[in-house]
Amino acid sequence: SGIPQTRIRFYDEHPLMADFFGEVLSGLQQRPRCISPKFFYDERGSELFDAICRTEEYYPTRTEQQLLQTHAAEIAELIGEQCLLIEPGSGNSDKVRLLLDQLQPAAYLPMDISRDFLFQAAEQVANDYPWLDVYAACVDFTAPLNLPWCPDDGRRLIFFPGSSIGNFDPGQAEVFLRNLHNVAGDQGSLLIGVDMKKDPAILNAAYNDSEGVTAAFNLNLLHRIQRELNAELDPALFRHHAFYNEDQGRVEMHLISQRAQTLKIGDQQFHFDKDESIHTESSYKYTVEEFTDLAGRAGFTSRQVWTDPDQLFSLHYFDV
Ligand code: AVJ
Repeated sequence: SGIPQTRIRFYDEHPLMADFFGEVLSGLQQRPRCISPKFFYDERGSELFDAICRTEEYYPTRTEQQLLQTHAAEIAELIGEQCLLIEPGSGNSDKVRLLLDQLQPAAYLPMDISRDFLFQAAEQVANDYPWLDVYAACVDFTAPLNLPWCPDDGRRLIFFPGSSIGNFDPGQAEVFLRNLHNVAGDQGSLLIGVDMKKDPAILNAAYNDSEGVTAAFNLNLLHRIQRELNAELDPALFRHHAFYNEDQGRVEMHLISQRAQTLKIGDQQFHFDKDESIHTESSYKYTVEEFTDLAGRAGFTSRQVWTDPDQLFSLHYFDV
């Protein structure tokens, strides 16, 4: 009864602000111009991403949730003993809820770059699962992970759902998976969700939802630059562009300048031609075999792969 207690431990690596300015400037100087998708996730961006997950066209979230729900008991059996459940890029922590009752982990360690969003999500998990220890960490998981806040007893299960791995190009993905392999330790495992190659029409629709939520998510990056970096720019002079690049096996998202214009950030100016783009995200898609091979190169051994009947999405379980 009474006031709910804060039961989480919160570790803050203070990622970001310094990097945001520097990375935006250097990305805009490159050709093609680019900005890392990790900068989508301010508070508003995290909310918009959740809204994307609820759109009709964005099948990955729904499909993966179904896979997790259906196979939770089997996943628990594969792990076999009580584990530390580590989730890089945990966002709203919705998906882990599908595993907690079956897994009964000793502790849950969500990490995310979006500080307040992470804090609220971690508190809600702690309130809903009073038996669970929660160690939340605000970090940029694309930087090398060492987890100083992490208890070091117990088998580690790294949970990396949502096809977040798709944001890395395959070379970076291998480096990142090797990093996870180190974090997993001697007895560790990896449960990872990977979006699959499929009919481009399905992919194109998923990143161009009819309500315009994905467009708002992409354009929010410009609002953020305008606000946080005091930039002189008008987000309305850019438009969202997303398409499946079949040669590269990835969906690309861009912000396209609707006309010739000059942006000012700090003392720098950036001239854009009409139709010039900023590449803001790549989302790589993998066949089961391609992904098993990639994880294998990073040291993981495939134990199980689950897919939905339409072969939209895959859930892989690896041991170290
Ligand atoms: C969070 C990287 C998996 O690539 O599908 C959704 C992000 N971008 N719609 C994805 C995203 C546009 C998402 N990931």
